[in-house]
Amino acid sequence: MARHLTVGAAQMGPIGRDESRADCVVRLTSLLEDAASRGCELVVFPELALTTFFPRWFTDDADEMESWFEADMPNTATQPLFDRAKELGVGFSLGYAELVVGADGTRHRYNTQILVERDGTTVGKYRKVHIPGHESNEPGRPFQHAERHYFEPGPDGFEVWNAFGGRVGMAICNDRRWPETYRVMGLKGVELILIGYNTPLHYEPDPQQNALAGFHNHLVLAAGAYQNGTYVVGVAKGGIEEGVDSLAQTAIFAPSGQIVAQCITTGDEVAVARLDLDFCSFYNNTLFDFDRYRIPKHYRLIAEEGGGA
Ligand code: CDV
Repeated sequence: MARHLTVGAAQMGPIGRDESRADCVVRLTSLLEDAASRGCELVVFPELALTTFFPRWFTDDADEMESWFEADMPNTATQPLFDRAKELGVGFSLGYAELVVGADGTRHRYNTQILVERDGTTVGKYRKVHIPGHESNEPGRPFQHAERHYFEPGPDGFEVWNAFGGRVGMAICNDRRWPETYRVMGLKGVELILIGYNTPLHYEPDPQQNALAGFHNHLVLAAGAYQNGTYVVGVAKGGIEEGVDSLAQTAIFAPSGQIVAQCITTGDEVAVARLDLDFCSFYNNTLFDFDRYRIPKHYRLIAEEGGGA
């Protein structure tokens, strides 16, 4: 039986510093309803979709820092989104800042993305591994990118879940530039990778990269898809947010590396594609047949004989 899944890449335009979680949830729910009316079964939202991109401002005040974080998911502010999604029978993936308080009282702050199935159950959470930016205040910059001050790297690596009729994984923003992000999931049989991002068009450490932001974005998403025989959904929070212009370019990539849907604005917009998850096997069972082309013959013989060393 064919495994088709209609996916919506729900790009967001800027979120102002004074926009509340409730304001954001209204926008997210509207995107979700638009996607549902167009047949989507899964909707993917950007990185940190409940707040402005707060690492843009440096603070040492622990309370101020944690005011951007969610200790529970769902919580009072996000429950309406969870309820509406369940009512519509649409799953979703949502990026947000997560506060985890350990049994011993230790506090951990992660840049997190959650995956929720069509029946409202939580499939899993991914916590961003590659944390870019800087650790301390750098007043000479036109704006801060203090992710390394706000977040610690996720301890769990890249997981792949059985969900939505296929094998689904997640990554967040800077993760998409690193080949191992896709490869780890590729070797676990991933068929669909969901990636939210916030990418300022100005990169202070090396501004000559600014003009290449869009090229690099599509380069890594397309290569990750093709080299691992998987669909990749890249979803931006784009446009000019609090004076900082960020890349939009939300798009869905096929295992061939081709774009099958993309947004044309820098604001709230859903790009929709009907994916055939079986299409992944064309690549994974031919050109990228890992067992055939990469596992040494010696080991294959041992495996076939069911023997030990
Ligand atoms: N949110 C991000 O991870 N942004 C980075 C920027 C700092 C380059 C990115 O890789 O897009």
